[in-house]
Amino acid sequence: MKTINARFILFLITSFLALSLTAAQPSAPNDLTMTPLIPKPVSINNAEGVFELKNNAVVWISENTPGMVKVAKYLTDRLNPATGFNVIILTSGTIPTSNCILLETNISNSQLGQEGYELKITAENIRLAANTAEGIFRGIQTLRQLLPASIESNTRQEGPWVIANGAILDYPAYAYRGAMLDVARHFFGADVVKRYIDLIAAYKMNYLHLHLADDQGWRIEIKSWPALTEIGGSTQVGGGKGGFYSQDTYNEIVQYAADRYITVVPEIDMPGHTNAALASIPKLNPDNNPVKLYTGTNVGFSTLQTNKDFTYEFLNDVFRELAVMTPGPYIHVGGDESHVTKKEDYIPFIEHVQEIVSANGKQMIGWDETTQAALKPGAIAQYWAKAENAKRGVSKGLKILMSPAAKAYLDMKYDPKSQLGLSWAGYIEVDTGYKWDPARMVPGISKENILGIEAPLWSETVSNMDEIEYLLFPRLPGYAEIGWTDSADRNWEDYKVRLGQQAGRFKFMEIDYYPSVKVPWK
Ligand code: TNX
Repeated sequence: MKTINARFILFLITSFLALSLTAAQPSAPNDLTMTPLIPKPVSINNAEGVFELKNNAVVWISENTPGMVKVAKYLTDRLNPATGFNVIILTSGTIPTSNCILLETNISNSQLGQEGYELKITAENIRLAANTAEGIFRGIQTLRQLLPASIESNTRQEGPWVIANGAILDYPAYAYRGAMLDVARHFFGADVVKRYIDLIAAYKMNYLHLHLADDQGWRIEIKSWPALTEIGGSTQVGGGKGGFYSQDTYNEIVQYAADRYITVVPEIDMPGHTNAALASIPKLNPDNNPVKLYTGTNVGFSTLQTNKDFTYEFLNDVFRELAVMTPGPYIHVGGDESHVTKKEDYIPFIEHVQEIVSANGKQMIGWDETTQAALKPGAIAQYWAKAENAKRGVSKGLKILMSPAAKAYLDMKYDPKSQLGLSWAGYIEVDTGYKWDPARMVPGISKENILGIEAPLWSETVSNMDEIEYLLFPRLPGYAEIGWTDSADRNWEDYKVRLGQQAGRFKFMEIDYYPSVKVPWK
């Protein structure tokens, strides 16, 4: 027994050594321009040498504001678990001459705008500078990708934590870079939404659109009308138990997003897609009789009563409460697929809703159908289906949010073999999702007409985080890059190599992704 034990221990030691050797980081990068960053920055320059993050490193902040302290804490939370270091934050005193990450704000560089940043990496220090804490936050996402993939691990990993020297200058092409999550068809709890926020934040997205109400469910507590969630929140597609966010939980999600410089855009879809509300509140119906709850996946069969005063009293309450929970500028009113609302009713309805939204201090976003109404400048049309609707929006002076279904819908299947997803807008392989330019999508709509891009994830076919991740990844980083990186600097051949090199990060981030054959995975 003794000899076996000794041999066994020897075996354990050798295998441990062999394992730790293979688990060691790939050789340190010696050229910053070769780092596979997504989204691709505006410019990268390489310099001789490397910076190595070591134990006792310091994050030093130039402005001791609450925003900057939070951002610095966000950074140390990204660094400490995997390195096993105790990187600390200093808000005053002399700047360490080595092993330090300097976060400098208020640098007044107009080229960088609100979200841009510059990074300078030398053997001694890293300097991340921006006009705002938001710019620093975006730059931290770059810093994460400059470090070895294992920085994303929640458990201690082997170093060295080395970054090639050089400089990066970066700022976004579009002001709005977002993803949507449909929490109405299937309900997802706050933990899922927070992970969704973390994933989109890692690729510098800055808007999260939550589709909060549809035929199958009403997901946000409205205190004036508790039946909306008691009844309307009680089921989902397939007949599961559904759910909803209390206002407290919703506010917590909004704050979690804000801490990551992501603005939440809440959507209450109307006048169609309203069966859950019609089932909850009898007076919303023509005969004051509630309809039945719906757990199928058809669209276009429900409508609010556009000629009833009560409808607008109800909507006043909904938007008043929603506006209080919305620090961002936008409220989304849906307006899509209202197939059983007559056009002569639809148009004044949308115009009335626009008044209510603006009386509550918010700008209205609507799906492209809403451009049939007299929308005011400041309203946003989200193009998903009809180019003529989007063009009409531009002719009315509106900005367009680009979400063309055949390119940007995260709920489309990758190919005919995909188990999850729909295919009405076609299959969206990773290259199809990447190869388009928002400014060339619709003739007559150019960059100055475009607010940005958004990739919507409708949830008819997904009911948990793993399924969400499978549809999100690896398409999401491509949408983030389309929104951030100038189209002149993008091409699929270069992108697919960088995407393939994200595989290690996906692994440490525990992302269940679709291993597309179009991508040379590393
Ligand atoms: C169309 S996109 C819809 C949604 C569905 C989606 C499924 C849009 C504005 N309306 O109601 O969930 O297709 O892909």
